[in-house]
Amino acid sequence: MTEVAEQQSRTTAGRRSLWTRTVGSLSSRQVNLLLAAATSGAVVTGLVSWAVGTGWSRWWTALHATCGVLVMVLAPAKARRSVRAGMKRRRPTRWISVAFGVIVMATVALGFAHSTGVWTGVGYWTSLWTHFLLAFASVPLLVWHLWSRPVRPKAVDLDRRLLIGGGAAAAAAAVTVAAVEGAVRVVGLDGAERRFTGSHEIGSFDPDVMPTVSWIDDRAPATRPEDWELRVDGLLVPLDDLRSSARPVDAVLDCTGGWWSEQRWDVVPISELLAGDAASFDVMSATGYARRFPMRDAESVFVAVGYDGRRLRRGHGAPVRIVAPGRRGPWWVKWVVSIEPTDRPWWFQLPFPLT
Ligand SMILES: Nc1nc2c(c(=O)[nH]1)N[C@H]1C(S)=C(S)[C@@H](COP(=O)(O)O)O[C@H]1N2
Ligand SMILES: [Mo]
Repeated sequence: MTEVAEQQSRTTAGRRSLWTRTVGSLSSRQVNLLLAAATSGAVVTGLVSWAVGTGWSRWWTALHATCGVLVMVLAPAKARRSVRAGMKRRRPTRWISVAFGVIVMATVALGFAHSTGVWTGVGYWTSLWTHFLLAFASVPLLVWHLWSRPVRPKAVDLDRRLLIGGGAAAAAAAVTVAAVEGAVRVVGLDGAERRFTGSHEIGSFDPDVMPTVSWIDDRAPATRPEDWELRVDGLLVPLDDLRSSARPVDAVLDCTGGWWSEQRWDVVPISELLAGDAASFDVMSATGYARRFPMRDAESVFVAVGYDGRRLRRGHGAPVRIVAPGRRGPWWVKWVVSIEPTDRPWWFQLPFPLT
C-alpha cells in the first residue's frame, strides 16, 4: 500500500470507528426512543412551520429538516437491530410496520425534493403537498406502532451512550441539513430562492402564471360577476364602489402547498367597510369556506377586486377575494360573499378551513 492510500484507509477506519463508538453503540431500545422523538418532533415542527408565515418560522423549518434527516441517520441502526428481529417474528402486523417505514422514508425524500428544488412535483401533487399527505397518513401508523410495540423509557436507557450516540446522530443530521442548504446555494438549485417559509416563487407580477389553488374540494362558483352579492355587516356593497375606491398594494401570497407569488393587488381595507367594536370578523366564501380574523387586523386585511389594474381571474377568487399580507394562503379567502362582525375570538375556529 502506498503511504497515501494507507493514510486514507486509516482515516476511513477512524471515521467508521467514531461512528461505531457513538451511534453504533446505541442499544435497540435507545434507537427506538430516539426515532420516536425524531418522528414526533418532525410532526410538531412541521405543523408549526407550515402554519406560521412570519420570520421565526425559518427556525422551525430548519429544526423540521433536522428531525427528518435524523430519522434517516438512525434508519440503518434501526434496520440492523429491531427490523431484522421484528421480521423474524412473523407477526402479520409486521407488514403494517413495513408500510409505516416506507411511508416515513418517502415523506423525508419528498421533503428533501421540495426543499432543494430538485423535484417540485406534478401539477396538484406538489412535492410539499404530497409530503404533507404522506405525513398525515403516517401519524395514525406512528401512534399504532408506538402503542403496539411500546418502548417504555427505563432509567438504564438514559446513560452516557444515549447522550453521546444521540448527540452524534443529531449533530450529523444538523450538519447534513446545513451542508445540503449550502450545496443548494452553490449549485444554484431552485431551492436557493426559497422564501423563509420554504416556498418557491412562481409568477410574481404575472397573474396569468400565478397558480390557482383549492383547499381540498372548493370549486369556483358559477355565479356571474354581475349577479354577485357581497354583504358586509348585512348590507349590500356594490362591487363598482369597491372597484372605484381600490388602490394598489404589493403583497405576497404564500401557499402552504410550497409556492409564493407577489402581485400588485387592487384593494380596499376591511376597516373602510366595517366599523364597530366587535372582537373579530368572519369572512365567508360562496363555497362555504370561511376564516375568522381579529378586528385589530381590519386595517391590514383587504378585499381585492383585481391586480395589475385588471379584474381577478375566476380561479383567483373573482370577483372579490381577501388579501392578507403576512398570513399564509388559507387566509386569503376567495369568492367572498359576506363579511360579518362577531364577538367570538378569532382563534375559535378550526386551524385549517374545511368546506
Ligand atoms: N374559497 C376558497 N378560498 C381559498 C381557498 C379555497 O380552497 N377556497 N384556498 C386558499 C389557499 S390554501 C390558497 S394558497 C389561496 C390560493 O389562491 P390562488 O388560487 O389565487 O392562488 O387561496 C385561499 N383561499
Ligand atoms: Mo394554499
